[in-house]
Amino acid sequence: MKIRQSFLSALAVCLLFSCSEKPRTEAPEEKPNVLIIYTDDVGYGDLSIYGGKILTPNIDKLATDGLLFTNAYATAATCTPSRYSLLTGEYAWRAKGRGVAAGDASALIRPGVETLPSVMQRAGYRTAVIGKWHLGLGGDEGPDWNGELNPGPLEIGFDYSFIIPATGDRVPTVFVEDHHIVGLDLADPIEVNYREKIRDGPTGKDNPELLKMMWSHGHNHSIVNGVSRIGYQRGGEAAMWRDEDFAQTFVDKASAFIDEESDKPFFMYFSTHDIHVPRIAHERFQGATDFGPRGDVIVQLDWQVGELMKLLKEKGFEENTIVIFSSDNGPVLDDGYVDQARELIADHKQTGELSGGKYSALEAGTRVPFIVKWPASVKAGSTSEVMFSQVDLLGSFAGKMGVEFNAKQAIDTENHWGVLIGESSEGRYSLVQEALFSNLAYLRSDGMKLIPANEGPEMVPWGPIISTGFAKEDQLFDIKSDPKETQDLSGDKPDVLSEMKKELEAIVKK
Ligand code: NG6
Ligand code: CA
Repeated sequence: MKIRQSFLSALAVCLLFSCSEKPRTEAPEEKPNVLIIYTDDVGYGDLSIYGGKILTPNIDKLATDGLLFTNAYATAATCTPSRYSLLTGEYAWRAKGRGVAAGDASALIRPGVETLPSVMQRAGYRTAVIGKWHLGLGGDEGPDWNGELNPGPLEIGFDYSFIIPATGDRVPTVFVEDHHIVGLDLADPIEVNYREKIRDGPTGKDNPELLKMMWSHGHNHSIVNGVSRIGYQRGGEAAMWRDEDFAQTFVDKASAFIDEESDKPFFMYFSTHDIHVPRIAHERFQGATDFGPRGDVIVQLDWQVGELMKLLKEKGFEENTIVIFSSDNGPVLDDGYVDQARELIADHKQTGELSGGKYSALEAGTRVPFIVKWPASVKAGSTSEVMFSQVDLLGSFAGKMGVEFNAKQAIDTENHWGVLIGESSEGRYSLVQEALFSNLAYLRSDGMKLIPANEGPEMVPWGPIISTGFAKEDQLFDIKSDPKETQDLSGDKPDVLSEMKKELEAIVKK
């Protein structure tokens, strides 16, 4: 309608002044849609475009059509703090209680806090979160599962929300749409307990004969869909999910949201369950690779990306949609279920050439795949070695959209729009990496990395065989010449060490 009106008025002006040339003012640039595909536990080496042996053609195509980063970082080596930082522009470790959230945690991001989706709302976008949440729901008293789950995503900038409340391996095993559990029959209310077993329901510990995938550590409480979880639950039978249907369900919800009639562009935070545990792909992907369930869910993840790209194409949105693909933390093989991930890994290197993995202060903990595709502006097939942190998405989008944000709250975000779209090589000076038990590491763009002395264990203390990178003395690495972090330079470069300790201290005190 608007286009028609302006066309008619332009025509009227032309008739009046007998125009022979096009009007000189160009139409204002149309705002791009934004789709962030945020994956779970996908490692630096897990995708074929980064050297992985499991083929991911749809994800690889994002890179051949766009920009592939080799030095992009999640802020933490676990989920909740990385997501917290991505959405708020603030490092999660600045306050206690932002580590891996329990399945019955209260909302970690409260109404009034600055967020990326609220920046986008103010920029004129309609916003959605679809997929894994893991940032808590409800007020101080915790989530009211049988009532209204408020505050949640809708109170912090999302217009629509369809989520797994915490993780696939934690109860309650239900989807939440906006403020309510989907399909809950109030005659059969749901009960959730993280402290003790609820009456006599079967558990993975006592009833392993009921399991289709055995647990290896933790994960031996309530059984749902043949899989035992962390935490106990009872009731709510009609609302229980089937793990096999996660991927299709999320694609369908994304499709419905994108399809909605609107004159606003969209911002979607599409947060996959894949490739977190339990790794239970849809039947059509089971056995798709020789790598067992972990390989199958990588193929399923790639399928989801392909479906989303098809959707954009069908709607005519392909050209002017910014697609950002990344991961919340590094990879892990055995994360609590017996799924042969370790036994079948063969020559696939989930961390690429890096050391560590999920939970670790070493590079594979937080250096993650990061791809930006935007055909309208980003050069196809380009790569960037510039350091980029997910905490900068808020500042970068706010800058691009010309929206003010609360810099007193989002204190760690910086505007690196030029880096994000491959037009600048001026990135951040440094970033902080959060590992297990909130231990920090500090990385500078010159490649120097400090892991301050801490009391943490050298290895992740439960199932996964992953070095934390922790030591009782300060360590200094040059990750440009030594990406595996094998040579501690703290003795050789005491000046750099003390300089970096001061820099980190200043950031922590900020
Ligand atoms: C750990 C779980 C692990 C995973 C992780 C969170 C145990 C022993 N381990 O506590 O399986 O759920 O939390 O992963 O229970 S994350 O990617 O969401 O951070
Ligand atoms: Ca994760």
